[in-house]
Amino acid sequence: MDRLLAIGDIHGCLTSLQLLIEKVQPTSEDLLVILGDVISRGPDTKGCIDLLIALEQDVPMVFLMGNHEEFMLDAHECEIACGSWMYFGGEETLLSYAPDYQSADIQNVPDSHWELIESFQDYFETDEEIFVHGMVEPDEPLDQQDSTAFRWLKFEDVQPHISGKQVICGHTSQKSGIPANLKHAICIDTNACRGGWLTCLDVKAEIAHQTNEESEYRILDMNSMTVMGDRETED
Ligand SMILES: [Mn+2]
Repeated sequence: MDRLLAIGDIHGCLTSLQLLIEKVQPTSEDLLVILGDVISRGPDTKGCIDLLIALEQDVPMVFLMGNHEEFMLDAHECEIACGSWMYFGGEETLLSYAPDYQSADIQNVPDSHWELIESFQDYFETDEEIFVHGMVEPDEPLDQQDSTAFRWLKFEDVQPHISGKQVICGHTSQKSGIPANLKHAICIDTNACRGGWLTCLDVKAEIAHQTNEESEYRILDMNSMTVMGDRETED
């Protein structure tokens, strides 16, 4: 493996995602972990899923389940759940699938997208890292935990996991736009589509690539947590 890469909560921010992929240029030698919450909030969930499906043809990828994907899958199962999902991002998500951008209808989501979302995993481990959407309980092995925590637990008072592995997660939005780096745990949900940034962490290089909906790009040094060089704006 060349690079171990992780992208935080995308939330339908296609402009940010396209630019991030263009800048990071993941290859067949890399491993790219998508930390979940690909959907909801932003303008183009459908475009984001299409892009990731295309990318997966060339790049080894792992997809993790976010709490928003859990909402979406529940909505698919049951008409009533679909109603409450509308208040938590379902409407923006489904409008991105509507041919006229008018009618939020779950029937417009194609099978290929359901198949991808249904395949999302609870967590992913390497020898040194744990990747998860929400958080993990610090004192329990992963295979003994209630999977709800993996999608819902917040990045608050985070203790090292008993495995000694570094935990890399999304879910708890960092309003500053800068990842939270405790060394034993890093949160890279940097508030995309709400005036923040979309982050791709290059784990071994200890840098983070960031883009936003204004098509800005910057690189953070994960040791000093400062921006390296000048910010670029794409025309
Ligand atoms: Mn999220």
